[in-house]
Amino acid sequence: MAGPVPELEDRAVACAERLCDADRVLLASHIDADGLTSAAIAASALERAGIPFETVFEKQLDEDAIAEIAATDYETVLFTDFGSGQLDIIGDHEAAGDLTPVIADHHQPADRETEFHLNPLLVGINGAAELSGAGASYVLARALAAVSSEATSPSVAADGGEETDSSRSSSAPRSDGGIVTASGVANARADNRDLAALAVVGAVGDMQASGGELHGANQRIVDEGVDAGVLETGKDLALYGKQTRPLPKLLEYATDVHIPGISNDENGALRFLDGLDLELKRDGEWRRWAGLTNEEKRTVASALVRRAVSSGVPATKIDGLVSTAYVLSEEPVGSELRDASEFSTLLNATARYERADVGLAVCLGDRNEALDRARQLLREHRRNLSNGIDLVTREGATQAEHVQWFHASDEIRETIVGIVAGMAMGNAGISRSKPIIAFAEKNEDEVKVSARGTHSLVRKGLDLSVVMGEASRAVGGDGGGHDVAAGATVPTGQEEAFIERADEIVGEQLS
Ligand SMILES: [Mn+2]
Repeated sequence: MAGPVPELEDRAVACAERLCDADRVLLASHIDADGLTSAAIAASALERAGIPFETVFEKQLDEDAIAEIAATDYETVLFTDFGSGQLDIIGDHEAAGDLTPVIADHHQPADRETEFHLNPLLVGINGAAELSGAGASYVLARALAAVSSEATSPSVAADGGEETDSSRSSSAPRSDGGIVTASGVANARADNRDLAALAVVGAVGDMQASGGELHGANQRIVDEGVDAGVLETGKDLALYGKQTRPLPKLLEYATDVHIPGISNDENGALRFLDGLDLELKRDGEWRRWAGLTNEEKRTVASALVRRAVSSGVPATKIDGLVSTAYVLSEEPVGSELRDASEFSTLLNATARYERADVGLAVCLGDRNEALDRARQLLREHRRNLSNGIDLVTREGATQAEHVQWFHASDEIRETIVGIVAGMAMGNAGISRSKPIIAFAEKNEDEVKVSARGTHSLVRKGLDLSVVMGEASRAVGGDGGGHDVAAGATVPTGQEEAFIERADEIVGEQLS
């Protein structure tokens, strides 16, 4: 069979065969949007292949978590969106006969191999930009469908029977035509191509749509999803909230490309829309982008570009106003689940508040209780963010020479303190000319540290992953991340020593 990523095909088939040989499987996955979609893809594929399984989630796959997994009486463990980086520890348990690992991951592998290991980095594919954990799980799911249908009844897969021309066409614009979609999706279920939609949500959630679209192996998964009738793509306004936000809020909150007089400007956004001769409300409610006609969308988009040009936004930034949208065509218009980016945000909200069960249930199709709960978690998350930003802005940051910092203790959750710090930058008392470092209590003995910079500081030499790594290790902790955003954990009481060291390193980087 031809899977979506030929380079990974042999590995995918080997993993799939091992899973099919198992009596039952323990599925262990990471808790974030990519990890949740990875788990949902793997769970669907295992269920369809008739392999009994149970699912567990871990925030961090550390030594203790692995030991717990190894101590269960599951012989076969499928790790998704983590596992590669922990192969040194997992390998010890494997050697001891505790478990057989099957891994679908995209993170940097530890210096140890194992037989059933599916990771783009092992075959020269970029795991940060071209394939996510959900993508790796999707490659496995496709192989699992092929391997398990061979094993049971070889003719089942093509149950579509009289396939019409239109059900195969990938280029013709699809209407919501019932029959065509229905038979297309039935076939897609048989070979797991319908799961491509979740793989795209995972990739988008892992920030792999760099420059506004997915690339490489991710793009091949997108193509399969479009073919299968579960995805639609096209150029669209690059704003967050096209499905759910009322038009004025969509524009007001769009700050990636700052448009003077609209971004962060409630009245400005309203005045801009008022000037467009558009029906802005229907039945007394603000309309949403997803509900506009193409003609209306063009009207808004071109007016937005004109405004950006006339207020001096540079051309390179203006290009950023348009990007590729990934639409889950089976979800209703106006639902956040229809937009890959909004879907992943919803999943992240469940993950941040340790409700992986809720996120997973939504991915698996629960549109009642779990979806309601997820929406509630997202609302609470937004409220927590805005309370956190208010708190930081009110109390201000302490200025060191090269960094600024604040300590939220238990007033801001450690899982969101980094986002809060980043969003507060630029508010009164929080400079954008120095990186910001935020502390929050993690538990009795440990403090979470989050650091955020700006792209202009990064261009001057700032690399927060180095800062967080070195400064935390200097005080008995550990950390890392990206140049513009990084994190660490340090022992409680070491905050000042940490700041001193971090201040020195940032000073050296920016000198
Ligand atoms: Mn991931």
